[in-house]
Amino acid sequence: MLARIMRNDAFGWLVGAALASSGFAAFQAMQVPIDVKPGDTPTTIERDRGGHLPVAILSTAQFDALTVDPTTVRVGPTGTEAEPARTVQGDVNGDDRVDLQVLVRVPDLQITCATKVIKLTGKTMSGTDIEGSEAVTVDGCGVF
Ligand SMILES: [Ca+2]
Repeated sequence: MLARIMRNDAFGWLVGAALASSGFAAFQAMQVPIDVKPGDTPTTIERDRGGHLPVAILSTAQFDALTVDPTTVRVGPTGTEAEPARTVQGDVNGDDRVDLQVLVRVPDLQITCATKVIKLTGKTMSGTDIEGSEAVTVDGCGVF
């Protein structure tokens, strides 16, 4: 009986810790504006085409995109799929704030016809979690 109680307690503690850590992570992530394929509105991704997809992390008055550590950035339907092949600094939206543009290989994104959003996750140099997302249309999947 005692062993059973202890096991239940341990299980409860593990579940509680898992819930607490996932809730904490979601709460911690700073929402940042991103622009998938800057200049393309609405954003259409040709999933069967190779090459690179540019995704800009936009700087704001409160957030400097250049503080993002590019090695931590992941991009895809759940924000975990593709690593940047390279990064480019530049003002992509003409607001005089320098933005960070990451280029990811399209096949790495694992886009399907069900994909409706591209997410980006990462960390700043000081360890703050960031995330951003943008709605996208996947080309080559027929018209629904
Ligand atoms: Ca800018």
